[in-house]
Amino acid sequence: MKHISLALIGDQKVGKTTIVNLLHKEFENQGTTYQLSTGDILYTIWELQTSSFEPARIEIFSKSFLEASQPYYRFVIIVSDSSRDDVDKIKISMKFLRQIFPNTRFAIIANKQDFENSFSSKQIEQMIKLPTLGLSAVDTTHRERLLNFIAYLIESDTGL
Ligand SMILES: Nc1nc2c(ncn2[C@@H]2O[C@H](COP(=O)(O)OP(=O)(O)OP(=O)(O)O)[C@@H](O)[C@H]2O)c(=O)[nH]1
Ligand SMILES: [Mg+2]
Repeated sequence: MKHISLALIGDQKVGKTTIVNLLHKEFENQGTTYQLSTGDILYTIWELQTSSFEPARIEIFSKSFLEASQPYYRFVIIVSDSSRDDVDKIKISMKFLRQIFPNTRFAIIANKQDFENSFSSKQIEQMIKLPTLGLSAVDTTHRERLLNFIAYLIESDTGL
């Protein structure tokens, strides 16, 4: 069985839990992780609680995530609120994140697209150079595009 692991990280209040809840119907809560198996693939989703850019905190998280996942079958999805400050912070954190998550594929969710002044997914993709999904996680009609994005990441070789 192939095991795909997805970690949602990102600063406080950017919408990580809302995104997990948007997927909730299919993913079953296992305590701190959510799981779904379809055919011969097991998916596990992890959410890093609260500010992901504190080095001490994220290193504890990355250790357990790396232990429980397979190289190249794991994804770190960085959730942003699409504000300038947050996108800048992600940009400067990328080098560190790549170090502590080796052999991991990265992507961005540009959340809170319904906010005025939010950067578009295109802008963020150009700034951080990672596959980026624009989302408004409070909009339940966005569930399908979230699932499609995850499927696209898994099927392609982006984010390495
Ligand atoms: N308008 C709008 N509000 C959102 C969106 N996504 C999340 N929110 C709201 O933002 C707040 C924070 O969302 P959470 O999902 O709790 O954020 P989080 O990243 O899990 O926060 P922590 O776990 O505390 O770090 C909640 O009030 C959500 O309803 C969005 O796309 N648009
Ligand atoms: Mg949360």
